[in-house]
Amino acid sequence: MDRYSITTPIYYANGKPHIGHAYTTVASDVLARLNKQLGKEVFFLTGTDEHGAKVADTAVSVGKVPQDFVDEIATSFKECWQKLDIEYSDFIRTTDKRHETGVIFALKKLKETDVIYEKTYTGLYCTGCEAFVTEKDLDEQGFEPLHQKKPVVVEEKNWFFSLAKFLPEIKQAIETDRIKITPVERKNEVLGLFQQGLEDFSISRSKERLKWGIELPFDSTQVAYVWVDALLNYITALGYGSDNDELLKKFWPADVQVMAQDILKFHAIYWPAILLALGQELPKSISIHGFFTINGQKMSKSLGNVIDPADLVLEYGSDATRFLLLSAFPFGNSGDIDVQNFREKYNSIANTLGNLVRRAFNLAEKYGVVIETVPPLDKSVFSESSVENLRVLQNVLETARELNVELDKQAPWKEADETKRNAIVKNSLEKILALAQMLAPTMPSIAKAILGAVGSDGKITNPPVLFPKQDKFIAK
Ligand code: ME8
Repeated sequence: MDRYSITTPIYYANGKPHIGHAYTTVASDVLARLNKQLGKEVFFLTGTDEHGAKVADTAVSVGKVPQDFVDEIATSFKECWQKLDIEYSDFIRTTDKRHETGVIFALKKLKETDVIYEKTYTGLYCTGCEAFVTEKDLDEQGFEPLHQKKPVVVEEKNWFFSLAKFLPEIKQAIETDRIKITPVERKNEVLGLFQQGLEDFSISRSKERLKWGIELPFDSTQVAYVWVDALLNYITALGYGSDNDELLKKFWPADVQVMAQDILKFHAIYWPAILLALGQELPKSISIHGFFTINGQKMSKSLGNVIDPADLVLEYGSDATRFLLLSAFPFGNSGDIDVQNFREKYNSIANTLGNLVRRAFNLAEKYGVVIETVPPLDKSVFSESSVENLRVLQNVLETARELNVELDKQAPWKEADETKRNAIVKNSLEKILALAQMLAPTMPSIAKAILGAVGSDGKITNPPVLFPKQDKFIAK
């Protein structure tokens, strides 16, 4: 059986999930579901990144001990994914024992193979990025632009990773698409980093400054640097470092690692370097989507424009929320999410798809039309490229629109000949069922309702009500 493995980033457990996290996770879930439908054995991994200064500082600021705090946040992510109908195979937390065991195993291996060394380092540390930054990364006021934070000067002894010896292989892997980075602008952006020069990176932090992390097995004064800890989740979740590596053999390397551009450098350079040092394979592709703004502004707690995906689910239901998020702008582009548009768009989906299904199914019920076989998913329209597949799935609305027009034109209700009339309705119904198969990855419940309305005898008994909230909005 063909296999497909896909990952989302593991999100920082320093706050509840927002629609940025939901966007990535929904896109990944859609691809995971599509590949299941295409008959593949799928592993879809997500989780939470729970160590490091960012999480520890937030826990302190709300008066909680880190472990209690991250337990709550991890639960809120799981609840959110449940509301959005995310069918992950595994949810890894970096405070899981299995993860810690894997990280310790990896750290020992890095030490044994001499790819790390000790050095005293002075630099500017940005807690927002959880990374050292340089003056040239800052704006005129000395703030790090993405997180709007002033980095702090840190001088400490750390363990460093010798990056240089892995760079030629990584560069070549990216150039030749052995690690395929999409869209191509992002690939070029990464290749540009090699030109600028890439320095060795720290793999540990001094425990004097930060206790909330995994202690290095060979130096009890240090904890693992949160990014090294976090990146390893992709293999520890599959059993790396344990005595059962069955899943690792089956599902690593990942077919696609999905994320926004903010964390591309970590995934396209540091992560492959760590994998090479550990003797593991490189991911096959990295799919980058845009980092979006909300109504033209960066999403931030201080601006009060952070959108909780659970509120959208309350308003539109999970299926429509998934569709609205993914169709807000093309995958891979940067864009703006204007939630004011969501209602209008919801009504448009409800009108197009809802009406089509209601009309055709009512006619089928009325005339006693029988469906012999439910058409399977049309595999021919999908390519190996996962991002394009997301676009194909967006076409469902257009198809629904066309089918509505076709039904109006053929007007079976005006047809006097019963055989002809029933043939038209049957044909329309079969096309709708084929459309439902295409809808399934994005709108699983709606697809199920459509497909489930055909009884085992092929008759339509209960025409489904797909968008129960439509009337509420139209009434407003
Ligand atoms: O970076 N637009 O976690 P994070 C689009 N823990 N996507 C967005 C977004 C936005 N405005 N905001 C967030 C981390 N995202 C690390 C990752 S992985 C080993 C460790 C999504 O909570 C997007 O996928 O900051 C982005 O890459 C990710 O959330 C960052 O999540």
